Amino acid sequence: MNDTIYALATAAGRGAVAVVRISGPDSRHVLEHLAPPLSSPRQAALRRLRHGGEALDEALVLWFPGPASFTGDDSAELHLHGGRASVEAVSGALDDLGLRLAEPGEFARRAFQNGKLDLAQAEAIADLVDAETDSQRRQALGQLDGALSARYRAWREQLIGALARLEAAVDFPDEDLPGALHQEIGARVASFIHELEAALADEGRGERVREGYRIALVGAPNAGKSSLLNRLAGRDAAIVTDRPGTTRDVIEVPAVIEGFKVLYADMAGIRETDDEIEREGVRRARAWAEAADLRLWIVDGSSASAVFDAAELVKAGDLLVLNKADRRLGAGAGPAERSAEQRGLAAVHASALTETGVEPLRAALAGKVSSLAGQDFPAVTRLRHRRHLTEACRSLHRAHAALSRSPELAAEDLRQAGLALGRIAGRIDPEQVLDEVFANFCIGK
Ligand SMILES: Nc1nc2c(ncn2[C@@H]2O[C@H](COP(=O)(O)OP(=O)(O)OP(=O)(O)O)[C@@H](O)[C@H]2O)c(=O)[nH]1
Ligand SMILES: [Mg+2]
Repeated sequence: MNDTIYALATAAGRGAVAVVRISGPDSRHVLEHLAPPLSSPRQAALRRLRHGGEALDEALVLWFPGPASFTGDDSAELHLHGGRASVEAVSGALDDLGLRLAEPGEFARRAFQNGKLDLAQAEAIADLVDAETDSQRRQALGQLDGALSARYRAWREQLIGALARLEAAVDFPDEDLPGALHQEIGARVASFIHELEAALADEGRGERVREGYRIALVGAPNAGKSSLLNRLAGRDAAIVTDRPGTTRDVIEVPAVIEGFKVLYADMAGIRETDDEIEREGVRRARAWAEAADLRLWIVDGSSASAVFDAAELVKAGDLLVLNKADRRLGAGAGPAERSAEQRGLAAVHASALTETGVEPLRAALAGKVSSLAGQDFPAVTRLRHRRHLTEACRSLHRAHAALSRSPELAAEDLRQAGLALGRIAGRIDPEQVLDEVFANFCIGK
């Protein structure tokens, strides 16, 4: 049996209203004690809260008898005046009444345990609370509506269908698996593997929407990376000097383009150097650039030898920026542009100094980011889903291979795949996995 918990559900600090949430078997008793008489279920009532012979605050009080509450247990909300003292006085009274301050995510966890939400939906609530951009909000809301869970449910049903066919065959051990059935199940599993692998090969777009699309500004020293970062970010985030090798650390600046969260990173110019500190900077720059979703290759277009370096890090779809377009084009610009084109990069001419070309560059980035995000709902929005999906794929591959040798083993592998898919919506995970999921929530959720 759950104990009764409470938490401030609104942000801490002074505000117009502060909402204290209560959930658990004592909720009704608490309301009857603090704010009698008990109001009708789910109807706001204005009450003077009293405890220990003292008036604490005047509040709107809501009573949500279970199971028709967010957590599924008896619950209540107190909408207090949003001053620290009111919140403290009421919290003190709740402590006196034996209530416990909730752990982060404990309300959502109870909702999950009472079958009000599946795990993917609980995660969606956390994402919705954290959402800073439109795309994050839309994705989280879709997941809360069950878009993700529905997809996994459909996959599990497909799998259970194949498993049922196979088990029926295994139940007749004297006979070999008939050729036609073997073929049919094999084809089903193969097409299923194909579908899951396609969902996994989505370049992490669901995760990118949540965490931000990472854009690295890469290039030789003095090409104007830091100047361009400052333009793109709209503030003086990085130091600019005419000395090559100015930037050493990776400077990450979050921004929003067309409703998508992005993370720009300015970094050390890539070159060979004897300076120990700069060398570490170059190492970090390479690592960040390699893991980025997109690299902007910044080249000084006015230079006589505009090299376009670090070729091993270039990926098709990156962008070449010929910077310093306010100056005359140097002899190196043409070759740099041609070499970029060969590698499948589009080129943009820009000047971080006069800001010409910066707006078209931003538009090009918006196009890249929104095309990555895609139209349909992603199958994976966080690493946890990716892990289970990968695990399911592995089991399916094993099942496919075992099908002709041992239908029993194949059936066991199909069952494992089903378990892995089931873990995404939850219900069968050990407590410590749940601890990990809910620890990232804020208190009061
Ligand atoms: N004329 C002109 N000068 C620029 C432009 N962009 C940058 N510069 C100048 O080029 C020099 C180097 O600029 P930074 O932005 O520090 O270059 P960086 O690529 O960050 O250099 P490192 O940090 O050393 O790798 C500075 O003197 C800038 O003022 C531009 O578009 N036009
Ligand atoms: Mg710099």
